[in-house]
Amino acid sequence: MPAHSFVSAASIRDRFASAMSTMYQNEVPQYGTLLKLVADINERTLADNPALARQMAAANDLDRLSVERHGAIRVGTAEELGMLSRLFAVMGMAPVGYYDLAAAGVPVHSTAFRPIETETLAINPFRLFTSLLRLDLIEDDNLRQRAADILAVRDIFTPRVRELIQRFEAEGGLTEAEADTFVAEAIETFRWHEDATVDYATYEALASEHKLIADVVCFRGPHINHLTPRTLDIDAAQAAMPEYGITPKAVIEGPPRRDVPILLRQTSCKALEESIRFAGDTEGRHTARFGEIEQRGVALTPDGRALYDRLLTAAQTYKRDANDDYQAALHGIFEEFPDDLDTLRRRELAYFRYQAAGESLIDASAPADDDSAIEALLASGHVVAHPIVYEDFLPVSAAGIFQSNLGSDEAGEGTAAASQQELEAALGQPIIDPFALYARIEADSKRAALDMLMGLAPQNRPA
Ligand code: OOG
Ligand code: NI
Repeated sequence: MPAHSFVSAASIRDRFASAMSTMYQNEVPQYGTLLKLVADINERTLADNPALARQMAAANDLDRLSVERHGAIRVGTAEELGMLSRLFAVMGMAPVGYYDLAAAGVPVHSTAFRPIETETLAINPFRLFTSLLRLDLIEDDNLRQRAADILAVRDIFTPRVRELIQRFEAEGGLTEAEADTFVAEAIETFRWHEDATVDYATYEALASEHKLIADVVCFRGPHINHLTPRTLDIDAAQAAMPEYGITPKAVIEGPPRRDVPILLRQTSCKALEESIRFAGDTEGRHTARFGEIEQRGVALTPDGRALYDRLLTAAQTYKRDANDDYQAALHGIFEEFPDDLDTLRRRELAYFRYQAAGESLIDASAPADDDSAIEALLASGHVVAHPIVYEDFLPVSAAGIFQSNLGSDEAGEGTAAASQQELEAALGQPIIDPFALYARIEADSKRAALDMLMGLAPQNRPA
């Protein structure tokens, strides 16, 4: 079969994201309400702020907005994670970033599957925060073995999706019909099941170690536990939630409101208490699934991130019961963080994508190195610098999200060292360093802009 009849990975991802969204709206109607709220706020924000609309359109960041989501799942074994990593490869999603949550008292380590190239991120940047349970953190030997035994006998994938993954790997792509079947079969893995695979006593024993362990071990599969749309104004969204009949968590996680948004701000609403049928026909209750929204800003360099981490740490003692007070205090502490695009760029606190804004040539007195050439071209308006959207997650925020939705703030299970190598072995591939990824996108864009503007005049190219 010729390669041109294969469906692109981006298109399969787009269909998958849409199918997941439809499934989750049916499972959790409140998620549909959140989508409506975010769409309303985004429409209003763009209408009130034409400069933002222009900036996003110029950066090719506007089309993806209405389809933009992230989700989260948790799996129990290395084999499950290995197969997931092959499943996500069909959709052009690779593991980016390593998050060790044990330090925050959550017995998992995690990565995020997501697209990594600028062009394909612009189509649909769907990402899934994926956690692997660390059974080694269960202290009781018998219980640890029991959990491992339960996980060993479940299969979270349909036979057909396994076949299609193999087919993709052998042929290098999927046809139209195969892609549609793949999506329909793949979402089965993430569906909610109200019947547990274990009896109530086993559930209780696992939950008493940590609620998350019960959530991962006692069900047929890794149910999607939230899907998060991207808002352009999270303060407005937080304030509007009660009008839509939704109660938000007390404070917005992440950095404060700024002129130039950085990284990621998130808020969520409480998990549903759901009725579960346990083996032996006992009824019980479980909380896992919740609603979340987020606002994304510019990706920070290691220097910018270090400054962010330092300021956020300094804010750790602030009271977190009233959002307005907390945000005001946070705002004060973040005064130290430059809040205009030019300073963020010049001080190399954030990443930017450079784009030629015309085809003019630079004159013969071109500066000798690429960086001064770029500065000159920016000054003369021949190049524009777009802030690069942060596509990843924040471990502190993630821990807060986990915590608030397990309905507890359980302390750590122990601090046995987590290891990125171990997660990579389970994934069957290396985890991509997000900083390296943003740095490469920035460097490649500089080179492309210079080639475009100076390529026609080779005598003008710096040595
Ligand atoms: C994942 C929590 C992390 C986020 O937005 O930081 C997350 C989970 O609860 O499984 O989704
Ligand atoms: Ni989330």
